Amino acid sequence: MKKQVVSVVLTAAMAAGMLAGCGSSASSSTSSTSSASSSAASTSASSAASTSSSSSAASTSASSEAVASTSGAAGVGEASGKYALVPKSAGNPFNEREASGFQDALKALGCSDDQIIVSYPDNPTADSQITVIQSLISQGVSSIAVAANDASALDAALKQASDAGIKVCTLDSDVDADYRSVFCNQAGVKEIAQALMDAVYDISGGSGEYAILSATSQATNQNAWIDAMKQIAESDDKYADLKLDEIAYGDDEAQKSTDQTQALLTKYPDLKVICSPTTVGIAAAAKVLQDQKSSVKLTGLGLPSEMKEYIGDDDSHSCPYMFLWNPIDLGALAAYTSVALVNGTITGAVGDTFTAGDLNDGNPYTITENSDKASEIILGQPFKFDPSNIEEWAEVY
Ligand code: RAM
Repeated sequence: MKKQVVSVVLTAAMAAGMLAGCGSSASSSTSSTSSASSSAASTSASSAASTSSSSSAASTSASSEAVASTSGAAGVGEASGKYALVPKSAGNPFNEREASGFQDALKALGCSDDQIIVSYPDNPTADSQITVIQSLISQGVSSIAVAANDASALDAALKQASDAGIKVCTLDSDVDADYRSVFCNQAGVKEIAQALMDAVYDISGGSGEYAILSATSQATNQNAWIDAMKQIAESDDKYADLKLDEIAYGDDEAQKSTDQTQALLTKYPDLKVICSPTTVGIAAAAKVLQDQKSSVKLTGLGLPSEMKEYIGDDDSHSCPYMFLWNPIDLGALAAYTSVALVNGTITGAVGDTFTAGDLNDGNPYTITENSDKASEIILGQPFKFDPSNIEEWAEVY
């Protein structure tokens, strides 16, 4: 990592420390979290090549001034509505980072606390989210941004929201395209799957058994990544000597993910690699493997702050490297998208463009079409975390 980049990262780390401090409410009920600081830092770890062994070019953009100066004039218009975020569940630090980005972007656009609602469902289930969505409809919010716990179980509740004039977008985990205007996607599904499949290949030495430790069996995002991994594995002989033993589900709960990791180790004595495409799963698996001094190695999608002690190239570390994107930026993108939808700046159709404050270095986002012909906004590329950069990024998110 270049010196200049390191200093930007450290500056961002300090700003993000402030963010973490004001955005870590884990309330399981509808809450408008007040912020001690009106600053909005946006950090981006999205510009590095996902599969490159060097993690250069981590870009960090934003200052409170830069974001604030875009208020009402950066392509999304004025934020005069009530904007709601429904993460996947309470108690997941990834979701809390997402929420802090959402809240701080709206504050930078001039929103007061009562215009910003973060409603955590109690569990990572569709039922919990339906309860929350119905409550938001009765509160008359202007928009709902939801990280869906199921691809289709929210359809009726989201239709009810749209029928009531509420703008709906998704982030992190999508629903059927008919029930939302646009999906704020952290990175392309294929890009994430390719990074994970290549990591399994590399870490296993190109052959042997691996297992996947996922979130819930219904999670749209994890299922999309896993399906794409399978397609990649089947479509290229390069992966022919790899055998997927099992897809286990830890339900984005630490204890269940720990238990599932133990079960995989018991069931598959020849297991070489576990790939966990969820921050909750990978953190639980990392601890099990490292505590047991297991020879099984780990990769997947993890929060640097939770994975710092497990990332390393030697036998005493369970995870050589992993990937993620910036959850704070993802939340911020959902906030700008919500305001743009409410103001009619965008409809969510393919080809719409808008600027989202300082995200994307202030350059416009263009809504694109994914392989299901549904509209999405891609935040960036998956970013690789390894021993060379984990310390810096652990301070950021
Ligand atoms: C977990 C959640 C989230 C996912 C990350 C990678 O925190 O399942 O949806 O995007 O992992």
